[in-house]
Amino acid sequence: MDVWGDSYTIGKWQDLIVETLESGDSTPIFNINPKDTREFDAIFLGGGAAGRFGAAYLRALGGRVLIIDRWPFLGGSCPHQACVPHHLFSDCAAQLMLERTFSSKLWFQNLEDKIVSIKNIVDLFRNGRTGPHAVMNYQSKEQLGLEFVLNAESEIIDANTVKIGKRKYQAKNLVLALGAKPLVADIPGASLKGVFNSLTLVEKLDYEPGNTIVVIGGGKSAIEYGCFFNATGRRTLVIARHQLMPMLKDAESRSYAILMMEEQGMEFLEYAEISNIQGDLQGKVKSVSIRTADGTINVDTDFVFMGLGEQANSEMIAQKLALETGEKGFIKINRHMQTSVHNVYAVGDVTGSPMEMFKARKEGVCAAKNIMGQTSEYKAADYPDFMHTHYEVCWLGLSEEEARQRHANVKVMKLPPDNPNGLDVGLPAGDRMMLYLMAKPRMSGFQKLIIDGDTRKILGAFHIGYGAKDGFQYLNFLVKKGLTIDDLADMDELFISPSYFIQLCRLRAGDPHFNNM
Ligand code: COM
Repeated sequence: MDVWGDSYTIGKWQDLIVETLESGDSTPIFNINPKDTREFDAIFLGGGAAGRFGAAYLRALGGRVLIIDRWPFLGGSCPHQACVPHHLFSDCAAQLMLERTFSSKLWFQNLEDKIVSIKNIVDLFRNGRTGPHAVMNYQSKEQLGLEFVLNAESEIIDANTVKIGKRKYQAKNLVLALGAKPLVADIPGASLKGVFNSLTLVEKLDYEPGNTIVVIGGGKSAIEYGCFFNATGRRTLVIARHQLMPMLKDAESRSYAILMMEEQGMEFLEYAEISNIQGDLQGKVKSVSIRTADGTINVDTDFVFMGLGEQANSEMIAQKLALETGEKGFIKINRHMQTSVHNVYAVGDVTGSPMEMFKARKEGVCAAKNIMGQTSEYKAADYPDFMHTHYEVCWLGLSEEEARQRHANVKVMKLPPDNPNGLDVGLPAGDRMMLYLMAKPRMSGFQKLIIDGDTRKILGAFHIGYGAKDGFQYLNFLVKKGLTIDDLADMDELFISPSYFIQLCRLRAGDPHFNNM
């Protein structure tokens, strides 16, 4: 079908997307300007974060660009299977922890021993996700004027030509924004019904998981999904071959994050691995065998979740164009986003970690600039990072340990302060922490600022709680520019502002030889 020239409202897009997804109709949706006779400067294969932002930038620079995507919507896996459901589940985990902590107190319902339906939350997501999809299509077509073909199976003919059905499209450049998919461990029983990853969870869950969940992996997705399952009231056992959460480098922050998860009932087995997943006669998971340093243990479960990271969606195309790829199929690129074939670029998750939205969008824009004759380089580095437990854990810069290796005079400011009574001090009291602060002080979060005592520059920041993530985006930008405690002290805090450390810095700002705090 051809939609060019028709005005599509968000509602009309939503109806079309729902209908197409539900019916499995494979008719492509063409939105191509028939009056524009210019050759395309680039065809973006994939209209997710990398493709959509790259294409918008290329068009803004005066070029002509076409996006082709296999889904009937733009925005890619983020709103469909990845970041948006993950954030929904993490919101649920935070909300459920609050409700369990205050169960039967104040106005809270009794949640003791109550198991919340995972399937209902997944269904809620499946029914709600087409709203954001429709907004992406509307924004791209009506506001950004992008040309695209959606719901399209495309075939790469060569490094300048793509075919959709019988129609061929020529471009000076190709940009591969093909994304990634979850890694599946090669464990006997991995294909049984009841073994999920982040993608199949939202696409295939059709039963209510039982009371025990086994999570494989110790990185971000294992922890994030694991905390959600745990918050629904189920026993959740996380099996990691290595140390848990290796990316959270500050030891004290890591300990607090792990302690709080354990207090919520999460169980961890580090340096252990699943040796076998056993199924029942219907081919459904019934138990797992876990190899540990002390021998093998068996756990009954009907739900196993693999949170093992990602591999590139590159197989066919990389082969067809003879592109160099690395581990897990990630396409190798230079700092201009060029692959081993000079007019073929690759951007976003298909190029490897970090699998983050900002990196995908920035790579897309970088490719667009180079295609349009500018010289642009990008390599993701020194970025702020986060993960969800039941809390939001944010960090930037150096851990205390890293800072001490590199700087002679490291100062630390943190909340709660070191205290003989342990953690039972109700600070930091950041956003959404006030109930914990009054009733369960040890749960009111942790924050730490790491400073070079000589230059007074901020070296690192860690925050566990809520409400800091947005701030960390800006804070990281300022830290990279050399932000000092005196600069931070000069900012205007809203409320006590523990999330951004302003209050602590202001208390120390006048002191030329300030101490730890
Ligand atoms: C965000 C998708 S959910 S995109 O990056 O705006 O395309």
